[in-house]
Amino acid sequence: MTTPTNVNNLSLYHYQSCPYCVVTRKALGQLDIDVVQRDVIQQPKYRSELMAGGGKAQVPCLRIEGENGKVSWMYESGDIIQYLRSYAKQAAKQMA
Ligand SMILES: N[C@@H](CCC(=O)N[C@@H](CS)C(=O)NCC(=O)O)C(=O)O
Repeated sequence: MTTPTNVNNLSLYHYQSCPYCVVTRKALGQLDIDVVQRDVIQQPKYRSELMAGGGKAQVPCLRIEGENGKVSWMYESGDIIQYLRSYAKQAAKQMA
């Protein structure tokens, strides 16, 4: 059994029934990456954060906080999943 990679610089803005969010959350599970998940329907303040930070209400959106504290907002499930795959690869390399 593996321990999920707990990541504190990433958070996923999403909601349960959004199909693009479903595939993104599935990828998180498969890659064993544990990020903070912010449901924009259950918590309207997260929708406001998303609008203010990313510029639009579209989900899923991955909030990425860089080492320098710079924050970026990634939309598009395909891009997010690709980013998460390289993140997992990088994390695995560091563990080796
Ligand atoms: N091409 C996008 C589509 C995302 C999308 O259409 N999300 C819908 C929810 S399923 C949404 O947020 N719609 C509201 C909006 O765009 O403001 C992706 O793959 O992530």
